[in-house]
Amino acid sequence: MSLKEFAIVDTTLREGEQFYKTNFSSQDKIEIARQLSDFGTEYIELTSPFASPGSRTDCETIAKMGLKSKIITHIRCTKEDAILAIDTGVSGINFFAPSSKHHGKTNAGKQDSQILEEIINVLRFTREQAPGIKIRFSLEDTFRAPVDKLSKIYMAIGKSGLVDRLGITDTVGIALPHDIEKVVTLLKSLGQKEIEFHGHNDTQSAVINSYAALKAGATHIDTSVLGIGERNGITSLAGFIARMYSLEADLIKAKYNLDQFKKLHTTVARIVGIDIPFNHPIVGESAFIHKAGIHTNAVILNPKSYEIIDPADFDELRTILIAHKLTGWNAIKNRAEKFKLTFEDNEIKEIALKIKKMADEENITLKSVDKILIANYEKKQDRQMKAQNSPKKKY
Ligand code: HCA
Ligand code: CU
Repeated sequence: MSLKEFAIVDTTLREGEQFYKTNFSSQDKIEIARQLSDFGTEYIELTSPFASPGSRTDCETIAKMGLKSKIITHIRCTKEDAILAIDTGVSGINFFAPSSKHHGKTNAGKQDSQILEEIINVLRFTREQAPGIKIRFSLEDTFRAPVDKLSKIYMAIGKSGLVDRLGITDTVGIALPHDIEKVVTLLKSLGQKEIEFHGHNDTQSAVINSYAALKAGATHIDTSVLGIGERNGITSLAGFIARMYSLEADLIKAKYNLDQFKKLHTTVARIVGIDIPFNHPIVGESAFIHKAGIHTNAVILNPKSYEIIDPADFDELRTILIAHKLTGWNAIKNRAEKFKLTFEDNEIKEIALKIKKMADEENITLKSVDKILIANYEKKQDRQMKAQNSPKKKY
């Protein structure tokens, strides 16, 4: 499929609630939901109303906020949960059910056909109770389930016509891109149009796996801000946006309000009580810092030489570091020009060498670089003055 038709299902307010440090208050959830919607994620997934009385009222409140994002909730495949979910007023329900042998307890002793019948009963019941609601069904831990079981269940559910979307889930972060491609292809062969991928990040593969899902034909990708979730979380929103921007920058700029990106991340980090990791895509402190002379010299002339993301698109600033031993003379020259201090190239090269030598001995700062530049400029002016005032030689 074309990579252009995809939607983000942000689950910071569901999967992200399962992050060990998270304890969202109702106010926190409202603030995050508003900022996700301002940024433009197409869906916001909320914790099941069954989880706690507060979770239930939060679902009701957020469903009523009139946000641009569609509000959905994530529930077990039971009538009890479905009734509660419908009553909250959400526009969609993400059902999930256990699949692999590792999740056998719930289904212990049951035949696949019995499990399937129970699932279909709940989906039919939900459809009858709320004909307009969007229904997604996912098997948890899809990639450790036997393929014949997957095909049987997904085929029957797809054929039932009761769901709008099927989901696949890399619950433990074990899948490789080609595993995902296989399962997405299987679902597509069943005639399924909307396919959602939810991938955990235990092997740092969540972003590339999400891309593989899209490339194979998936349409919906689950993310969370900063990737927060169970264990070390899922596809991070920033990782996924960076991945997609590198391929389709204009599309990403048109689809989302990128100027809201940093604010959203800062808010979630503050509320959860963590720092944004320094190396997080786009919003991490080091994302747009250039250091080595070869890099800085090139970036000054053409930022694209070492950047695939334009920081300005995200209201971020590029930083060129010059106070260190790897500094480059062009970057030093650029700094001097900021203060209108003009030097010949050979002079700047000498100054750059001085800075490198100093940095070999001690930690230097931008202030010390500026001092060196100013001192050298003054010396140069002195020399020029003296040269002008000295009596001309007689011949
Ligand atoms: C879990 C469930 C889930 C469900 C994902 C989904 C997973 O917390 O164990 O329904 O899309 O990773 O399997 O988050
Ligand atoms: Cu999950």
